[in-house]
Amino acid sequence: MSDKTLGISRRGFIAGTGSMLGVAALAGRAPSAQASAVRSAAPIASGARVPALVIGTGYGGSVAALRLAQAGVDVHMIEMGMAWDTPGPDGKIFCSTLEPDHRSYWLRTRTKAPLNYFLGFPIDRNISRYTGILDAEDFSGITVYQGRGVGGGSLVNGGMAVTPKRENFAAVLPSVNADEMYNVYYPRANAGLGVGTIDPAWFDSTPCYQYSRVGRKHAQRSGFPFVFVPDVYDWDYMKQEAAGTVTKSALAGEILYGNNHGKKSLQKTYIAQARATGKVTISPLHRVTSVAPAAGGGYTVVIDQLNTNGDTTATKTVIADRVFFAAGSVGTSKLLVKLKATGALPHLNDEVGKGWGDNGNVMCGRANHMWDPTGKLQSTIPCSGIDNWAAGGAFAEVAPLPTGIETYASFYLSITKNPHRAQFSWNAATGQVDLNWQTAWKQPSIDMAKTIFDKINAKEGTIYRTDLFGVYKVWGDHLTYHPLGGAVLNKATDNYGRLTAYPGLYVIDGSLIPGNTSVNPFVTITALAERNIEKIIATDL
Ligand code: FAE
Repeated sequence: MSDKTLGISRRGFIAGTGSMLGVAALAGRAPSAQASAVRSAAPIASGARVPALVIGTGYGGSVAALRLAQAGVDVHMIEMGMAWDTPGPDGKIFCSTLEPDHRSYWLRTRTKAPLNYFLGFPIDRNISRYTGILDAEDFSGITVYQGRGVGGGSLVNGGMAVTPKRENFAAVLPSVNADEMYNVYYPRANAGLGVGTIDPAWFDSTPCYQYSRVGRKHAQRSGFPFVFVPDVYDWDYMKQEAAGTVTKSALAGEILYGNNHGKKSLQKTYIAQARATGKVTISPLHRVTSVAPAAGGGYTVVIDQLNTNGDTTATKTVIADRVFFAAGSVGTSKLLVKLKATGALPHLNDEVGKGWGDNGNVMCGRANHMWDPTGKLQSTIPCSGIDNWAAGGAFAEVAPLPTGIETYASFYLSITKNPHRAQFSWNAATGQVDLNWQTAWKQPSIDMAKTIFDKINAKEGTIYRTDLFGVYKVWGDHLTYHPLGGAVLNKATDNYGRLTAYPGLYVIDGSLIPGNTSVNPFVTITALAERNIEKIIATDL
């Protein structure tokens, strides 16, 4: 997909938002003055009354905060993770994927890397417990990776910003008008996020995308369509990284635990704009634990303040006229299921907790021949994919293996049309919310991914890598990066995210999407949030 199909040009985006955000913020420089202003803003006080409270600062939450603020509403955002605006002793805010330290994981004493073996050896290491940036949240049959901090998933993700093909949209969000989405809300989301596409001429020449060019060659020789994948990484900045004129980020192994430069995370786009209105306050290291109707109208929200060890240092109670659940698919689903089961919000309907999917995520690697090196310098930002959705139910991204050495490996994250959907439920015995996903439910995803890679292996005379996910294990089938659903649109909510039994309560994040987006999800989450908040502002405020 080119910029043109998004209805905006990259140049137009920079010009358009530069005036609003300040160009420095877009270029991925160090924390801006705005960030410091928020750092010094006092967190929410117990007893406060706020017109709008947003739980979570990912895509849905950031869109809601910005649009409400622009409509004149004072907004308070509550975020369980850290602000990620202060450099550590090494002068960097985020640690590198190759050298994970305490900043890497949410309350773990050992890393849990998605790709946890190399040459058959485990690569995880001990770290000190800290409110780090990446949460590897374990449920019975699956580990769900999520970003923690102001910016949510945008802090840790690959920035791949993909609009689903129009012909697939009816299966993604069946109750939503596709014309409106493709004419209005997808373009608005792409503009707000700062989406751009790699310069094809640079792609063809730079050493850091040799791995993608090998991916293209193999895809095309087997007859599969190869596509460029848009991203929110600043492509001009990456060119300068390659030229050695700026501090490296994508070319220095930074991604999973944050990018110190280059990536237009939400902190630099929607959240920066929201802060600039002067009407949005953010309380990091604050976790919402309860929402219930308040005696005098509005909702009583209970919030734990955390320290960086994850301990609760204070419990606050505030009243909010409106509450927007934007804690992500897992966070929002867990809250709603608990609040329904424990009597805080008993009239939530029975669809709450249902319809959860993993976007069909499955990973694998292939071992190339010695004459087909993938390069020792690999950009951490994927820029291409293999589209076999219509024929085989799989869209595979050509992903990097930025180890710093030549691995002769091709690595892929596939998004597949996996039909299984899981349900969250309250476990009174443990006081936790469980998810009933089963490991075996990944088999359809493996079969769909194999429609691509079995064919490529046969054509190239190559084999699968068996050393990346364990000892002799081909498939990374234990995880997802793309949790979706749990409070599905037009089922758990009305067709705009309203929890209708409780006027003033809304869901506005990935939990609205019924389990699959056919591509990476955040553009769809953002576009749907843009659609829903526009309606809510027009009719409910
Ligand atoms: P999300 O961004 O997860 O934000 C929810 C926020 O709520 C988080 O900051 C939480 O810390 C916070 N929170 C949760 N519970 C509470 C609570 N009780 N109180 C206060 N705060 C709370 O939600 N997607 C793409 O489209 N392209 C990619 O390239 C891509 N790569 C990914 C790579 C990785 C490693 C991961 C983990 C994800 C990736 N994703 C990617 C998925 C994408 O980041 C995800 O779909 C969105 O971030 C989900 O957006 P939401 O607004 O639903």
